[in-house]
Amino acid sequence: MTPSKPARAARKAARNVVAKAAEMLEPPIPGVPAPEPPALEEPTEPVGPLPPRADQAAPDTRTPTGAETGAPSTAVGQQGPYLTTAQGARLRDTDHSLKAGERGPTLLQDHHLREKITHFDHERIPERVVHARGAGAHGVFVGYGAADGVCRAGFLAEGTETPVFVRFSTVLGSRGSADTVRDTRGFATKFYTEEGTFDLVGNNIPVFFIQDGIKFPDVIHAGKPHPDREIPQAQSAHDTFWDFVSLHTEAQHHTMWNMSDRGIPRSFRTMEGFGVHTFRLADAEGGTSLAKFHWKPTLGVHSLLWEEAQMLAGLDPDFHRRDLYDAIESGAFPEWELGIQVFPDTPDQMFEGIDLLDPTKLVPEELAPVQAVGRLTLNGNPTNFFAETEQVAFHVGHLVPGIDVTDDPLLQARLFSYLDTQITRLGGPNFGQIPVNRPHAPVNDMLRDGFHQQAVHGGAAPYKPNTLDGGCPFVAGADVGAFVDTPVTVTASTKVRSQPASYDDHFSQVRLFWQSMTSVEKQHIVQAYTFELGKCYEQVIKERQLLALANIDAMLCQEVATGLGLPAPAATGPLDDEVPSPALSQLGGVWPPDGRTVGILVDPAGDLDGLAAVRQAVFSANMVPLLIGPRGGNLPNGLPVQRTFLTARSVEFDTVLLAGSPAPDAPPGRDAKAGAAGPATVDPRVRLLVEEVYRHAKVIGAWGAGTDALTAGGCSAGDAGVVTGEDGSEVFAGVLELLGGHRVWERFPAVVV
Ligand code: HDE
Repeated sequence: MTPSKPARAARKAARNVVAKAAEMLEPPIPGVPAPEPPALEEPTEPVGPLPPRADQAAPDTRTPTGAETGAPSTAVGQQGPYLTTAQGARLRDTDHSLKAGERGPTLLQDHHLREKITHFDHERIPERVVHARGAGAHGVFVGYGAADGVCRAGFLAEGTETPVFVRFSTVLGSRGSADTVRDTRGFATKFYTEEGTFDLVGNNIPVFFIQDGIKFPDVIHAGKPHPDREIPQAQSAHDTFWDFVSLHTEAQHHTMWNMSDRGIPRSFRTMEGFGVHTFRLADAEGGTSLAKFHWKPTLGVHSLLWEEAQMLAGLDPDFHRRDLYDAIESGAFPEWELGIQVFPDTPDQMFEGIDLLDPTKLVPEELAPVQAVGRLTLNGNPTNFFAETEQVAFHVGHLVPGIDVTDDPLLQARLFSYLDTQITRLGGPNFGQIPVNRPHAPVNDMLRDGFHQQAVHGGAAPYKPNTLDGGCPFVAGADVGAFVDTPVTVTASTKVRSQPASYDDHFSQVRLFWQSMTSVEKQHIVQAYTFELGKCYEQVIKERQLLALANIDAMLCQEVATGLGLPAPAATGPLDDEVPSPALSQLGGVWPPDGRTVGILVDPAGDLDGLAAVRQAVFSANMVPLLIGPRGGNLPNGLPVQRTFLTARSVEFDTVLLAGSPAPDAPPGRDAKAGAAGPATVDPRVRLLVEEVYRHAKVIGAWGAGTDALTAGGCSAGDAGVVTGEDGSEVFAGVLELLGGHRVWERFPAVVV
């Protein structure tokens, strides 16, 4: 359809507005909702659906059986310029139901009303029973070829590019819960390989709560909100959780990881990932090895502080998903290396005394180094959350030739669960045909019919053997890429409900983790246990958990007991020293600051040229600058103010630059924060900003009049992690250097626990 002349003029005017706005915002700040800024007036000319935003990607347009269609990804979205029914008939009115006269009643024959409301009534599907809260992204995985000697999987071969979809999640909370709660994080990756889809469904913690999958409902019921009042949401700081883990001491290892800074990641981008179980790899000759998968983030492993995490849960419950989307949109693509620890496939499946089938045990990297085998880059945000992130269905049984499972009893139960759960969640057995789940390899199964069948299978004989379909499909041999179950010998055994003695050690690796932490990390662990147990009502539960801590480390137990006001019990078992694994600590390295958020306090009456240069330098360092001013709008030089004293809060920023000290602008009656006492020359909300940023051990930069805000917030030029100077760009350079260490750890007094 050729647009009319006025429509063309209107579009041109709109394009000019867009160009002007873009110029002002250049470089762009992530988070804008639509691909183009909207017009002020409601548009009157019909136009087709706008294209997706530049940062968005969508599942490949494949047929339900994996063939390429050649259709653009937008072909599966809305079509045409006019509103239609679900059957494509154009509609003239969607605001008024069909009534017998203007004052009704509404007629049953109103097919549009009924279609619209009926569909709405069924928009929700059951959320995941665990990992309900998540965020996803598209990306690409490139193999290094380094795994060739141990694994024949084609996607690991050198230079092979495989599209992926990754979903990160919390475990306990409902779909609408906060991102920053203390919890384990899911890290699930779907590799759409040419040999079939491979799902690596892992966590950000390398060990699990239980050694046998039959206990999964128990640990989850204990962690979920209490069944009577359904509180607390998305957290472990309550009686049922601690009742369970204190009785069920094999959970102590995973629990200490949760109590450590790993339980409150700064970002999905700064998390490690682990396949947890030991897998069995097969090489091209059929030789096998045992292996554990690791994801290593390029940005390093970083966490929030507990107070930040708590504040964010209220101030920005979407903190992690926003961070992921914004990073991708601004081109700071998150990256991980996939690594493997490889062990000989011995009959006892042990390595250096560690039972490789026990998922509560890790293998220290110092004993078995992690070898990098490929790189994952996330470079596309979903176009539609429900279609992609909600409907993606992972399954540990989605395996490809070269990667097989082991007899880890936790993994064995998962092999049942993931297929089963999708049938309820996604409404039937054909969930694999949903666009985000469609394989990129040709599908030639004999599965037929079922709810929501989208394939149109030909042929007369979906069974084998047959002659009617010419014997098709044929089974493949390993020479043409078949998945071959590894012929593992199962020794003659008796059917039992029990486990090997090697599973009985519940404490030595918890001690190993504790002894591998730095002083600051130990302080955080003590604080976390004390907080969580302090939230329990029942003293016996606290006492029982203290007994578990006594069997890990006497000082840890003593410190937590002191915080709880209870006596520290004595250990009931030996407290042998472990050989620490420095790889378990998060501190001590220097990492790139890509995608970090920089708050810049600006005075509209200050040096705006200098400010523009600093803002540009922040962009050039791959970071996101957000200008904070007394009010919204634009500064006199056109730069946009993205945060005001009212909307800004320290926890959103990784660092704050004080480029000025704007005059107070606080009607206390309107904002409680603005009523705080202190020097009248600096707005109370600015003082709060500086105080919090300092308290959370973040780097602060200040120059010119900005040093007034610094001192009003209780800091001074000589403080650790405070960079001052005359020139903004130089100060920023100093800030950038310190950011490599993530936080100013010196601000925490060095107490040895
Ligand atoms: Fe899961 N888990 N899990 N889990 N899990 C699910 O599958 C289950 C376990 C993990 O983003 C469910 O599709 C059992 C370990 C992730 O969609 C369900 C057991 C690890 C995700 C399920 C475990 C995980 C899930 C819920 C004990 C780390 C989110 C919805 C035997 C290695 C995937 C779904 C996504 C999701 C069962 C233990 C990771 C119910 C029975 C160990 C990352 O099938």
